[in-house]
Amino acid sequence: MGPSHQLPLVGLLLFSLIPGQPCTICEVSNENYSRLNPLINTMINSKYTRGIQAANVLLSLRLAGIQDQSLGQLTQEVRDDGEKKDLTSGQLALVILALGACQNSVESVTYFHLVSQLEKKFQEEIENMGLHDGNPLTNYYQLSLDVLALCLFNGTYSIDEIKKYFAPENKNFYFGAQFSVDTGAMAVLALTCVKRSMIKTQNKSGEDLQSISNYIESLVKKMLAEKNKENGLIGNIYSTGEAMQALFVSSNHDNKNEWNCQQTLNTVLEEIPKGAFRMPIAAAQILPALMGKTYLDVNNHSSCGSGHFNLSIQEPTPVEPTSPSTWISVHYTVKINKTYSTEVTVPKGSVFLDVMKEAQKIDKAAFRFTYVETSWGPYITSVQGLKENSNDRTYWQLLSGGTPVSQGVGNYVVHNGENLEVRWSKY
Ligand code: CBY
Repeated sequence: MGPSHQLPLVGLLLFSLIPGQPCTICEVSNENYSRLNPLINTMINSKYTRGIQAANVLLSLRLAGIQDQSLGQLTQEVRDDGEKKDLTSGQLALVILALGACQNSVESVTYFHLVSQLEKKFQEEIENMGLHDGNPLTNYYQLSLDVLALCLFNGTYSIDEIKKYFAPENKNFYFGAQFSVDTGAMAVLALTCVKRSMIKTQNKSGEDLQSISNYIESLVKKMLAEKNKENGLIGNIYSTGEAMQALFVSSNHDNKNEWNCQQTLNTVLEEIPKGAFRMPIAAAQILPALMGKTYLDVNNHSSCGSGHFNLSIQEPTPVEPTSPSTWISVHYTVKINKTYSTEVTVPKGSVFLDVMKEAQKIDKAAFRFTYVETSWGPYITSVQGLKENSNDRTYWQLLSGGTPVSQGVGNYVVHNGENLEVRWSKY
């Protein structure tokens, strides 16, 4: 191919690499950094006992540029997690992202055995889809984390597989009829990494690049369709951070007019003092976006935060003691085909899980249940011995007054007279 034929290619390449590629990033200004302190305190003070949230927390603190002494201990904890054999693919991906984040490349090379394990776990996800009607072992949020980590840390993945499995119409982007913003956002980050690396290595057929670009554009549209016009949240308060990251890396002239970043940012900032991000994992998932960072910055040292934080570590504020003399009563139902109901009396301030435990005491046959600890707190795995199963997309859905709740059983605080339900459902 003569030089004249290469010119258009070079032009395309340069164009796509121009840093001024329209990108909407709004972030908290330096003078407002103190508003983020509650998030950082939550993360630094957390005891990382649940699931493997340590990786999420480390990733977030490193992106924010925080170099506190306690990160040493945290890093060790994440390293230990990385050696556990029973990690899901997405958990391992998070460990890799966290350990590699904002480190020089020599340090990252140390973790290459983890990357090859992730390649295996990703293939197991794909095999499971072949055997079980397109359902992965975990979910598409985790498959997206897998692709993101493989893409950022020199793992192997096939563009054909990505094209096959990440088509935006795939059912795994939905829970029931509802588009999962968390999942879509993570997929946009992963696909954007894939797209950028195709451009960089020029290892692309124009057709593949076009497909990936189309997927990204379509997923962004679906995310923006879930934006709340009044407050700017995308999905709900817990999906908004990662949705913002996805919009930062993918925004173009088209959606610039559809997203008012500042409105979203303001709503999130108002939620911090109200305690919406009291869980370390929730704090970890919102912080990068508030500082204008994305998970795509992890292997770009200069994009990591510079850490000019004025850290004033506060002891965690004790939870308001509720007077034990105040009791409330709620209606509790388990629904499979039949419904099983009871009235339960619990102290004011109790959470959904407390109600379930009380009901179990009243009638073990109808209300017995099991749960596992996850990084988002307890997750109900079975009721009356009937187990959730990702191969057939069944789970136990939590509802209040017939509407799904947006917190897990360990955090959802119940109110007097409320109608709580645990319903056998498909997603
Ligand atoms: N993380 C994961 O693998 C989870 C991915 C995620 C998209 C996640 C939300 C987003 C995130 N940031 O982590 C997700 N939930 C999934 C995939 C699922 C499905 C899990 C099964 C599977 N195959 O992996 C499923 C069954 C659809 C699901 N979540 C159920 C529920 C309900 C749990 C009820 C129970 N049995 O205990 C519940 C409570 C919704 C309901 N009303 O029934 C629920 N999820 C909620 C509320 C949430 C949010 C938690 C918010 C909070 N403050 O507690 C969530 C952040 C999250 C965790 N789910 Co799901 C979504 C949101 O509201 N924005 C990767 C891993 C490495 O950590």
